[in-house]
Formats: sequence, C-alpha cells, structure tokens
Amino acid sequence: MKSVLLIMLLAAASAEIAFSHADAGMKSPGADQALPTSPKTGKGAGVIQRINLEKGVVTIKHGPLQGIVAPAMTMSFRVRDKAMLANLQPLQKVDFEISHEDGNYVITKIK
Ligand SMILES: [Cu+2]
Repeated sequence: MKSVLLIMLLAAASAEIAFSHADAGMKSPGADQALPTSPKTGKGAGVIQRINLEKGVVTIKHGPLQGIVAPAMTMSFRVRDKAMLANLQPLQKVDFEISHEDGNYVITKIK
C-alpha cells in the first residue's frame, strides 16, 4: 500500500508543472507579423525561483526572450541534462538558451 500512495503523490507533483509556453499564454499580439515561422531557439536572462534536481526542471523568472517571441514571465523549463542544475541555486541570476523540441522548451545552456 505504501508504494501506491507514493505513485499517487508523484503523479500529483508532476501535474502542477507547466512546460509549454503556449499553455502559459506566451503568445503576444504582433507575433505573427514579426516572423513567418517560429524560431526554434532563443535566449533569455532571469532569476532562478526553484530547482527540481530529480526532474531536471528549473523555474526562472525571466525577462523578454530573444529569438522566441515571449514576454517576461515566471515559468518552469526542463534542462537537457540534469547535471546542468548542479551548480545553480535559487535567487541566482542566470543567462540561458532554450530550444523548442517536441512542443516544449528545453534549456540547452544555463550559467
Ligand atoms: Cu516563459
């Protein structure tokens, strides 16, 4: 019975993380005319709010992104390699690069 409870807790925890910019209302008016196709990569800077080492997810309060049309907001990103989170901590200022893969934004570089 213990393992069943654990699985339910894990499911509930993962459900609250939103990875998609689209879900978070990331589209802004004028985005369509700026670029004919959505760029696949972008850059940004922000402040780390939370880090989940187990899931490889970092929550960043970021400014407007370069490359990908996105306003300033706080959101959770998956990192390509969990080891990228090893030297980061909450409230740290970071520069990061993201790539759009399989409908999600993935951090490819962060420091
Ligand atoms: Cu965002």
